[in-house]
Amino acid sequence: MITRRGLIGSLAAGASGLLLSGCNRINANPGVRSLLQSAEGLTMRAQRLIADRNALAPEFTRADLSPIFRANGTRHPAGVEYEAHRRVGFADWRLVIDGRVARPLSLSLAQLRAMPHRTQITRHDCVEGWSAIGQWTGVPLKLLLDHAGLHAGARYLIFHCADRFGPSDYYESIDLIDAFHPQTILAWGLNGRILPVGNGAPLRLRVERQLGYKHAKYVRRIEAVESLAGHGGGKGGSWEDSRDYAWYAGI
Ligand SMILES: Nc1nc2c(c(=O)[nH]1)N[C@H]1C(S)=C(S)[C@@H](COP(=O)(O)O)O[C@H]1N2
Ligand SMILES: [Mo]
Repeated sequence: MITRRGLIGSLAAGASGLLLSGCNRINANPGVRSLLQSAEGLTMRAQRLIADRNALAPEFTRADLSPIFRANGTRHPAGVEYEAHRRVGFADWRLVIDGRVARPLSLSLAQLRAMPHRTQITRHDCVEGWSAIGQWTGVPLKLLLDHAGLHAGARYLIFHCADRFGPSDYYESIDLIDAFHPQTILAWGLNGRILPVGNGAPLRLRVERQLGYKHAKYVRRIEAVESLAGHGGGKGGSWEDSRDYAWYAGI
């Protein structure tokens, strides 16, 4: 009897056998060999790029902290809904993680603060020409993604915010290299205090290898998606859609 597995197994063996003999023949051809070598060079460059993207952003000491961490863009989301949350110290705020995940999550601030956290002192660079050094405390995004379980098709995370940008909600997105970077956190604390409204209370993204506008404030939902097309204006963020800012703003 031929089982399905047996059939697939023998097909796979046949295919790899073909590949092997094909490889030997190709390697003998000098033109193809140099092409393969340049492809190998490409792979090495790609690997180096990924290694660079996993490198840590510089961290500083408390002595380096900026006296005040400027608030930029939205300083206080408009609307009664946010105001109602703010009035009770965001006790009912929920962070939703959904989209291409195995286990959608809805987490309270209390739950998030009870999770392991990371504290880091980093420099924030805004394209408008200012920088500030602040100490951020929050949950590593990786821990949340491990709980939610990303589907194989997930390639980006979209951060939906509670404030407006023109006619739509502010949003931003990152890829999974930044999502799993050890310094990427959802911060609920700044300079040893609860995160102020001006800087994104109750939750804001810190994605330390990128410029300021990628650091979404007032985060209420993280959606795992396959593609950025069909979300917002399709370019992955409010600034990207309306001002032509680069989607990848690595520093
Ligand atoms: N939701 C939301 N996130 C946002 C913004 C905003 O207006 N709304 N501004 C961005 C910009 S341009 C910068 S420089 C930083 C500013 O963060 P800060 O207010 O803590 O300085 O937040 C970014 N994230
Ligand atoms: Mo900015």
